[in-house]
Amino acid sequence: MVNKSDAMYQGWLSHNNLKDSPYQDYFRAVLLQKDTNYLSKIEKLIDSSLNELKFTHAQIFGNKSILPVYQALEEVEEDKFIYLHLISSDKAYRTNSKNLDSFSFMLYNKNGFNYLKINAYSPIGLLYGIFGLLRFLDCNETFHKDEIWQTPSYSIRMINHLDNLDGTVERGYAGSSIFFEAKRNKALTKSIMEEIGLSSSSELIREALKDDYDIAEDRERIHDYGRLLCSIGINSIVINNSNVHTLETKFIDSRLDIVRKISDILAYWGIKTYISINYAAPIILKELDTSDPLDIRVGKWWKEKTAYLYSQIPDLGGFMVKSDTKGQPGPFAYGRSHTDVANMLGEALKPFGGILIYRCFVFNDRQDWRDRVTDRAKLTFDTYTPLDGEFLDNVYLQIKNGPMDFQVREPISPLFSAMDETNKFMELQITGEYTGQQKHVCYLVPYWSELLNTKINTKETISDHICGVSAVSNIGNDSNWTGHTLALANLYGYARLIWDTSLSSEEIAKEWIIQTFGFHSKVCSTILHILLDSWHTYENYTSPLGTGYMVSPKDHYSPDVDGYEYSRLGIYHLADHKGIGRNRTIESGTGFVGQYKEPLRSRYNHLSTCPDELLLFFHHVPYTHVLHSGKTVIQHIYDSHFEGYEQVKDYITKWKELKGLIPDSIYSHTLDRLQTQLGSARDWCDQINSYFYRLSDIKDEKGRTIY
Ligand code: GCW
Repeated sequence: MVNKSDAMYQGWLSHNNLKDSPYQDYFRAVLLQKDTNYLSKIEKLIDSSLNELKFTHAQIFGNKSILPVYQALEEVEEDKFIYLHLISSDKAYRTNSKNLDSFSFMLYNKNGFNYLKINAYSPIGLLYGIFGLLRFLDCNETFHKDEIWQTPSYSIRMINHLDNLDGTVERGYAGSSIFFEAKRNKALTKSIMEEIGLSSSSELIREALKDDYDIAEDRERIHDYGRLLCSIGINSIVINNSNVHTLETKFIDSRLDIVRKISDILAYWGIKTYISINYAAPIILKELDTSDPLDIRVGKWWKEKTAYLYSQIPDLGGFMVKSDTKGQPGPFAYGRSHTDVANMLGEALKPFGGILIYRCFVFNDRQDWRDRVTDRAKLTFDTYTPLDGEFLDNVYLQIKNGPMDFQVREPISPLFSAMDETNKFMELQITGEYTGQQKHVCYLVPYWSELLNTKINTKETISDHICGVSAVSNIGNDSNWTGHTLALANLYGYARLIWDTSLSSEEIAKEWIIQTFGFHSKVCSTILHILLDSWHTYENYTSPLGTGYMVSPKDHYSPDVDGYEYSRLGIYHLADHKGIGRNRTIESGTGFVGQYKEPLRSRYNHLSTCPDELLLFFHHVPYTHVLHSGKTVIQHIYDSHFEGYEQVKDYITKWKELKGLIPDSIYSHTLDRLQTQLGSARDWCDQINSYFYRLSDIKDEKGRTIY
């Protein structure tokens, strides 16, 4: 069981800073005024709201002190108090000129008034308001104006878990699942497997042990996770891997009880639960011999199945389904299109207000490396744009941020500025599959902010063209949630950014640091520096100038420059002794650039305007090509790699100065990770530099050792 006294377990929600806040006296009492009667299920959110205030009160005034909660102004006995006002939404929407929705809240502090007030228009808005107020005060902000209004940038703010029912997490780097686990201990499970003679096929083993898996015993932890997510505005979670195996297909069948238990807990935090489904479920569950979406039996099956699920979990968010990807059955098995499947499922969900999230990750793993014409980057756009306008309105296409797969730097996917008649979600990846796997520090919020705020014309950004954001979780059952302490800043930052895309990555990092570590200026400035610098540092010592990959195909972590070069996966850097890069231009390349609209199309198509950091994604150039920075490509490779390594060294020096200023466990654990990062950065630096030195035969201007 997890160590809940771990210094990071409370994440950013210890409210320790309030012990010194000039506003602490307001937390002596609460007045809760409700304009309307809310349904009992909504009372869960009121409970959570009051519990958060009780917890805060105890932090300030000690565990024995009880927080009085009043229902009417005249009853309040204390001099100062928190005033919660749940206003009927009809009234608020009618009379207010602000752009309000059910998640909105207003913080109010007028000089001379003896309360801090939160106005909200729904119970979840109230809970967000409480967390908003606490964040404001934890960060020692002062009220410069009477009213602070908040409404999120998107109405769906989602986290995707890649958790499997047996407790494993695909691309998980922080322990096992917090949702699911095996009931028996591992040794026993292993001995049973041996006894029944199963060792070769994991799918068979999982199937044989199917009744051995359940919701994780530590349900309090799921509660605590819900609290963390709710405090930063996440309102939707897909609880299982979008690669849905036989075992997880039972979530919509005999193991629905597990989904219901999780969804009951998350409802306390205003979070809707979604399930990843396998589109071949009617066959897997042995109820039909086909899953052809145009076979009426299949449509009927899904309608009945969905009705059953909603009878058990009325506030289920909906389904996520993965389109045609390796090893997963797709609609093409029946000669059908993506719309056929998506709309069939969308229709089944519609009567219940559910939505279907259709993940558009397509990927051709049969490409021949000798073929220079086919370009994997073009695939998603080519597959989906002809279908624009054909999806039902409760179907959302979830598109990865770039055309490849969560590399440290990719151009924005051209799909976001196309398909105007389709609901689109952007998918980000919090878990660092290709960005150091939470062994390296790599704060990705600057990248995400850049992507969401990419201008697509003079008035609009990418963010204006999507209706929600989703991201692959980086959470596991490690005591500090994310393995690397500093990786928690990515979860925090992701949610804060999609709540308000105008927040800067620096503001977000500061919020996280202050709430987590307090106000000590050296602690704050050191951690801020490391976080803000870390994405570029990682980029510096790994693959250069937008090439991506160069990782080992086995672990996606360690350097392997040619790991994918002769594979069938369509990922090639095409380096030879003269030059490097993939020519994707319109005139002489694969034509991928033609998928963009102006101004991005011209910007990327021309060498003279293509940003340095994406140069090799779009162009093949000689090593002597001069970048906008004034350096040649080869010198940039050498310099950035040596620099990246030195930067990590410097993080270690700076981190060591924090000894005694932060909890010991965090200090030593993080130091350990930084040292691992340094070792890996050294491997990256030496292998990449040696590779290009040997290939190009061009010496480093600065004469440093290259092997
Ligand atoms: O790149 C791949 C990852 C897979 C993942 C897939 C996807 C969930 O390596 O682990 O599967 O992307 O996004 O579907």
